[in-house]
Amino acid sequence: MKCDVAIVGAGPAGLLLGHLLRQAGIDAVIVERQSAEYVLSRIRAGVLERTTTDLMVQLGLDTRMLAEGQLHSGFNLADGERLIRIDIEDLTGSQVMVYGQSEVTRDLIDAAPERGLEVVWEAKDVALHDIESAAPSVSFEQNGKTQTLTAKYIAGCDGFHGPSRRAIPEGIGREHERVYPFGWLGILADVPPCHEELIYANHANGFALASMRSNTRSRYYIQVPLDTDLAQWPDERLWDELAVRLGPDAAAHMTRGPAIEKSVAPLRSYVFEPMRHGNLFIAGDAGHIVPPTGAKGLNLAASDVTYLSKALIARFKQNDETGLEGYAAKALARVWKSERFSWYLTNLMHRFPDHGTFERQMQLAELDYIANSRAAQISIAENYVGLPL
Ligand code: FAS
Ligand code: PHB
Repeated sequence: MKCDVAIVGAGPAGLLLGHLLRQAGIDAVIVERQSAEYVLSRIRAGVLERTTTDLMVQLGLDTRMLAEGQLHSGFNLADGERLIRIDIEDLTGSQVMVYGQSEVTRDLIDAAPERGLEVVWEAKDVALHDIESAAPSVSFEQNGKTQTLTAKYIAGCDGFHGPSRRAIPEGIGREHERVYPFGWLGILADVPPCHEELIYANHANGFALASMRSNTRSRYYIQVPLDTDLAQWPDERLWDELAVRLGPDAAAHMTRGPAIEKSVAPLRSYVFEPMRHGNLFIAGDAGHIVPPTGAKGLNLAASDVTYLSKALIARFKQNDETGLEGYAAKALARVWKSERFSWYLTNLMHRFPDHGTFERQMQLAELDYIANSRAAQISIAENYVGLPL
């Protein structure tokens, strides 16, 4: 098998990149280890920056997003006493789109066949080879047969646990990591949201987030210890704790219902450098992870892919390699700024085991400062809607 660009991973990064390259007439093939059903079953991000929605518009895959998504002009921080509304539209002129990641991947997967984007599903033992050569390749097993896909370039879009980063020779990569001493317990329920906008709460008991997927489907999270056993959190206990942490007003409007999905995710900040080695380019979670507090994960995958697709198109269409040469530095510059914002909001909104009363007072003082400072709110708002590309 041969193609121009071999893409490892059919998450948002791989699918967006594959579609953008196909749209430009470049032969891209995606190799994915899971089934399409498995990829679609993962409940993940909920908030899209313009960075991401612009790509769906550019691909002409925005119809369902515009019909079923919700444009939000603000979100709320809560300190256990009050809601502090960040009016992102007034402060930045931009909004965010509330439209689940599973819906984005569904739109991209459904459109792949008619657009000639080949996805090899359920590929086993995927491995990268000769990434420093002019003919790198991806080998995999499918239906008991080993196959090799040779390309001019490989895009590693295989998430945090994929093989791409590990294909870079020892001693070349540098890792930067912060693992947080807690996780998020997330619940999805077919109940109306408790508020028309998102609420990020820092309560004495810990962090909570009220989000949504539609007017009839809500997504909530609470901060929990890393070793949390889901059996300790029956629905009733979780709803009680959400009502406490989100505050009296949200609680008064909260509709309870059975969890249709409940899971605990660890939180980490992670960056791998370089995001390019030889003819392997890394994009999305394969190169970086952010705590979901700032709603940046999926959106960073979109910005990496915006840069990488433009660079690859220039290479194949005008034989211009400047974009490829500058990709890693350009992508990392935006990655680090999003890492900073996600780290900042995580430290502001969570209770840390080693925090004393002083640290708690610092958090409350920061929230009070934000409540009373337009300058502080502008800073939060411009990061939340997404910094310029
Ligand atoms: P992905 O991990 O989505 O996709 C990688 C793909 O590569 C997967 O389909 C995987 O099966 C495939 N792959 C892995 N190994 C492979 C191999 N050996 N061979 C072939 N394929 C392989 N972000 C937010 O903005 N907000 C959130 O609320 C949020 N919640 C999250 C909750 C969880 C539990 C997790 C894990 C992440 C969450 N994220 C959130 C971040 C998430 O949305 C990612 O940023 C986003 O999925 C990144 O997309 P990709 O880079 O495509 O990586
Ligand atoms: C979600 O709806 O899943 C969501 C929204 C915003 C975040 C994190 C998760 O910051």
